[in-house]
Amino acid sequence: MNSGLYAEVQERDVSRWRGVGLGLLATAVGLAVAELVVGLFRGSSSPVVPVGQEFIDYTPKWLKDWAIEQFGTSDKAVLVAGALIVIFVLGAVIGILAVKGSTGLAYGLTGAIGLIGAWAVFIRPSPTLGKLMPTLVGTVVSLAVLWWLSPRQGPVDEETGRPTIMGPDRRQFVQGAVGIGSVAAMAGGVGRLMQRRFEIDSERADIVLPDVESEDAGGGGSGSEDEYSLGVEGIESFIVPNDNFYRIDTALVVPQVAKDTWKLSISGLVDNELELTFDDLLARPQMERQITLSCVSNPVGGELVGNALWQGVSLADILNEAGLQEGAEQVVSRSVDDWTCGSPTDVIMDGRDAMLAIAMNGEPLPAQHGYPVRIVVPGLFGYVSATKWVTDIRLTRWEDFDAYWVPRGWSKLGPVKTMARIDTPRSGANRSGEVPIGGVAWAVHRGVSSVQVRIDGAGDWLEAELGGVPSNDTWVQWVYRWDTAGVEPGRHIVEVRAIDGEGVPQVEEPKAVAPDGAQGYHRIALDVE
Ligand SMILES: Nc1nc2c(c(=O)[nH]1)N[C@H]1C(S)=C(S)[C@@H](COP(=O)(O)O)O[C@H]1N2
Ligand SMILES: [Mo]
Repeated sequence: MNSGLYAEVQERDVSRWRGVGLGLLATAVGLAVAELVVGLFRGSSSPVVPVGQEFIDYTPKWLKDWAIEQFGTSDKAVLVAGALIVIFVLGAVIGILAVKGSTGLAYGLTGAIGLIGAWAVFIRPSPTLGKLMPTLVGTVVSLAVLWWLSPRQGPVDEETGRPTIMGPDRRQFVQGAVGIGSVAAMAGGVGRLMQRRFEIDSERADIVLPDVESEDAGGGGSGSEDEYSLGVEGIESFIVPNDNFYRIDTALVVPQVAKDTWKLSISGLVDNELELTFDDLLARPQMERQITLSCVSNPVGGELVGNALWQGVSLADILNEAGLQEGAEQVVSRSVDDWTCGSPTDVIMDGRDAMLAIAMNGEPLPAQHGYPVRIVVPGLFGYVSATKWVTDIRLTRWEDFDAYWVPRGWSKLGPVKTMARIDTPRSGANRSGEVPIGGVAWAVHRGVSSVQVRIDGAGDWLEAELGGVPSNDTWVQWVYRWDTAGVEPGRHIVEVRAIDGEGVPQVEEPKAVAPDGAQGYHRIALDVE
């Protein structure tokens, strides 16, 4: 009987710290073994990330906003860390219960946590029983460690008439813990290494990109940096290298989609449903365009924007082949991890270079930017156009579907707003003499006709010099060389605005990023010496 065990154990007075140690160990071993199982079976899933993902889906918006503010785009790492901390704290509590004799409760709680993990894995897109394996095996191993290293009730001692207590003494406990701990660390490490087998880096390196017909190349120019750059130090490079390109998505682990398993289906309000493979895309005429991509959550002066050279096939051509029907107002695209996005059909079909992109800056898409295929539409914010790991396109009416961010408070339509950013000098810098003030400006698809600078909110707007552009679909570098001779020493405020290709100036009135993108002028403080 457990209560007997409980009483006996109370008398023995095992240290609570042994319980904490046992609990952390059992938790770590369970998680490590789960990693090993993930490494053994393609398509299985560790429970940690889905539990973190549940956190994301159930965290209230204010908490999410706070986390993004505090941790920027590393908020995912924070959520995984949060999930791990919760799991380990619970593990420690369970360990204390176990060494104090409440073993039944300890086993029950462990099982319950395992079930919660399994549940989190199972409600992710495309659940299979195989996916649950790491969680189930990990839970069982965790239970076994708990059982082995905690006191158990043995047979009744004939002399005293009381049950004996089995289980490790102090030395055995330490030895067992060290032994199990090392084996688990190895299992976890090996599992991690083996998981690399499922990553797409090696197949990606073997892809030979098809040629682009010369008239379709370079986004209207050779695509080289020098052609468009002003050469001013401190301004973001005209073409942002893949490794520096901002990344935004809801995926806690980067989806690894093998190109040969990839398919894109086109359905909904179309005459002919289509299904395209990666090879089908490679066989189609290729286009190459520089397009500036930006995020609706980019604050004024922020860095969630970048320009790259994209290669791919025309999305409008494919939709024409499918044959758009009456009412096909919205292009709903879906990624392999079930993120969704709704774009206006008329924008994709209006002649702009909307594409199914397979390459970024001359190489196959990096996994984190959507390998093997993503959508890019010049002039729309990423959340309403730029689906990465896209596997499904469905034509619907606007009222028939709200994509991922819409019920979360973001606008259904997301045209990119006109914006100018100061990259150099940094706010708070000390300068004298001639000061190059410069940065980038964009009004994607409308183009930028001029960029202007104003000092101390007074006087005229001063015309900046612009760099080159291959088309209206990219940002432009700008510089204003401010001669500070004769300027009163001390702090001055510099602000900038862009005017789009239709002559419409950037809006001055500041506005938050939600629901449809930030507004207002970027300003810096500059100390003139
Ligand atoms: N599958 C998927 N695609 C996605 C997203 C996402 O969460 N999941 N986020 C979108 C958003 S909000 C932006 S701004 C762009 C960012 O693309 P990047 O990470 O390549 O810069 O991707 C878009 N495509
Ligand atoms: Mo975004």
